[in-house]
Parts: sequence; structure tokens; C-alpha cells
Amino acid sequence: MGAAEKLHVDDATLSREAQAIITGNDRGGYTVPTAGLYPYQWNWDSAIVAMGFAAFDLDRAWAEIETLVAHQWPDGMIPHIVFHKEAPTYFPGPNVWDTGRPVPTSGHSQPPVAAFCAEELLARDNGALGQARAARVFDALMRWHRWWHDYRDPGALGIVAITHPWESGRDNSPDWDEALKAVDGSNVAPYERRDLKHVDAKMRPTKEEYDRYIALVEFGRSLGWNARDIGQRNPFFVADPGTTFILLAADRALLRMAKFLNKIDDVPVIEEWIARAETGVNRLWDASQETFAALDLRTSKHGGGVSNAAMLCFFAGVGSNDQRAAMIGHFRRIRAKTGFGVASHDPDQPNFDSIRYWRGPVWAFMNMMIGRGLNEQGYEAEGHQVWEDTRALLSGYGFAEYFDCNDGSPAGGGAFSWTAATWLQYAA
Ligand code: 2M8
Repeated sequence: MGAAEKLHVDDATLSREAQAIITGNDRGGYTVPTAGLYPYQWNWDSAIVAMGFAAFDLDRAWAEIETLVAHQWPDGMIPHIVFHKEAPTYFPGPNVWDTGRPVPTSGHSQPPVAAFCAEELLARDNGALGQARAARVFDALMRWHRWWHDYRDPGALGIVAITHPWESGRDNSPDWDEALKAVDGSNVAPYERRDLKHVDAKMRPTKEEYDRYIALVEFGRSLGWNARDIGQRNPFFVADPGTTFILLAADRALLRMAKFLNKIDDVPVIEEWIARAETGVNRLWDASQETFAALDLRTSKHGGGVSNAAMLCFFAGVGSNDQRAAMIGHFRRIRAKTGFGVASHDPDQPNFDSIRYWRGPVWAFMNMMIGRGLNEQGYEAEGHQVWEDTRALLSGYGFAEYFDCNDGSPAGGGAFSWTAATWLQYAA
């Protein structure tokens, strides 16, 4: 594809535009990722957006997370979508999920970024009122993290599984290609894709992938969305480096919050989760490719390759010296092959696609976490490069959902909430 025309927007204008995007996507207590394509509240989008709101409206920032946790399930799960008001522009909607919740939701979760987003709000708002709001959010997040450790790591391995590519948030990543073959998508009820009315098909998952996504929804529904049964019987149960690293970083944030908020009884529980994960992550190490990678827990095989999720090892603060050196080597190799970092998949692999969603494009909010991790672990040159690339993409090509990692072309939906929030978070 030809390079998109480049904008040249200064920082102050970018901040104004970012704020306008978030407020424009505000539906009252929750924010949609972008109008039309994603007309509901998505879990990790919402938490990231709270950090964006924090740059100009702390009260609204808390409200975003409070609305999200208000839809927690009795078992502790916080769902990946809350269907506040039915919207015809998205499939699959509430009837397909059929979770029986008072306000309809989807039936699985999404990466638990909310704890470190909440910690960020608390850092800016730590008076009596901020602490009271943080304490209530903390209790919900504690239950949610327990849900992840109990139901998505039933063997106490220290790595967490996802039961649907949508649960990882990295829907069509090559990390799932092999494991998805175990899912029969040939008998799903007829459906119409609505995403293709908003976005070019070459930027989205294929029909075959969608058939399998829907088959997994039908399977979860047939089990009444019982998390224990799904853990035992779902044909797709894959340990995800992204979710595992994010949960570990979020557990560390939760631990700091527990100490600050005097939630003393929770401290040893969280410490145990962290200790288990710190050794467990070695199971994700794929020695043949020298990277952290997905691990199919049904077959014990690694899948995929070097992803932007694997680069979150720094954010999680894990890895031996050799593992870190290998990951930095991949970072440099991949950055040298692309116009902008951090590519969501390895350009040296045959299934790389610079424009297709999670198979190559750059995601600004992922860069935020990767860059922060690199800086925290002392890789400042790489951390700086991630920020410079992110700034170049946003100022040159706008607040798109994601960007072609070769030429920076904006891709997916426009006026995108978490991309705008990433700018506000970085700039503030
Ligand atoms: C994308 O996923 C949804 C399904 O959850 C979709 O394509 O229909 C992913 O990028 C996901 O990570 C994100 O949370 C969601 C909304 O931005 O869109």
C-alpha cells in the first residue's frame, strides 16, 4: 500500500485533539473505543482511557474504572465487553453471547491492565476521597486477579491461559494459529460480519478465523459460561505471554496499592501470585526461537513467535540475563526491518503482514507499556526509541486504531480512544 499523507501536528494540538477524541467517545460513565466499529465498553480499552482522562479530569477517570468493575461477575471475572445499550453496528452482540447478566456482557475477560491504571489515578489523587475510591476499586480488582489465577491457571503453573483469541486482546495474532486448528468452525450458525462495513477486509481477521471465534462463543455458551468447566473442556486453552506479563505487572501494582491502602490481609496472597509467576514465565520460553511465546496447554507446544506481547517481559520485570539479551536482540533486529516499532509480529516470519491487525501493525498503547518496561529495566535507548516512534506515528498519521509498521499508514478505526489516551498519558 502507498504511504499515507503525513500530517505535522505539534504537541499542544495533539493534546487538544486527543482530549476531544476521548470526550467525543464518552457515552456517559464509559467510553467506546471508536464510534461505529466498537460501540460498547471494552475492558482494557476502558482502563487505558481512564489514564487519558486522568490528564484532564480525575473524577471522570475514576468513573471509567468504576463503571467497568460494576459489571464484575459473581465469580470475580470482569468481562471483556459490557453491552450497555444494544447497537446494530457490531457483531457478535449480547444475544449471541447470552450470558444472562442483568446488563448484558460477553462471557470471557481481557488482559487485566486496570490495576496499574488505577494505581496511576491513585498517584495523582491520593487524598481521602481518592483513597476511598481506590479502596473500592482495589477490592474488585483483587477478586478479578484471583479469578485469573484460579480459573485461567488451574494447574498453578504461574502462567495464565486465554480461552478465546478475543480474551488476549490480540485477536488474529499468529500466536493462536496452530491452537485454533483444534476449533471446528465449520458448523457455526449463519452470521454477518459487521466489522467489514467499517474497515477494509485486508486489515481484519479472515472468515476462517471468524468462524472459529464464533464456534468458541457457541461452546462457552453451551457450558453456561462456567469458568471451571471452560478451563477443563474448552478446545482452545493457550497460555498467553501478553496476559501473563500484564497480570504480573498488574499484580505488582496491586501489591503496592495493598500496602498503601492498608489491605494487609491481601499482601501475602499477592506476593504468592508474583513469586509463582516469576518462575512460571520460564515455561513460556521457546528455546528454539529464543523468545517468550504462547504455550498451548492442551498440546504443550509453543506457537507463534516474537510478538509485541513478548516484549512486555520487561514491563513484567522478568527474564534471566540471557533471555533479556535475546529479547533486546529481537527488538533491534525487528526495528531495523520496519519503519516504526514495535511491530506486533516478527517481519522475518512468513505469516507477518504489516497491515493486518495483530499480525504486524504497531499499537500505540502496547508501545506505552513496552516503553515503560524498557525504561524501568534500564534499556533507556530502546525505551526512548519506542516513544519517538509512537510520537512520530501519532503526530504524522493521527489517532488510528493501529499503524502499518512499515510506512506508518493509519489502519483500522479512526478517532480511537486508547490511542488518544496513550498520547495524553505520555505527554502529561
Ligand atoms: C479488538 O477486538 C474486538 C473483539 O474484542 C473486535 O475486533 O471485534 C481488539 O483489538 C481488542 O484488543 C480491543 O479491545 C477491541 C476494541 O478496541 O478491538
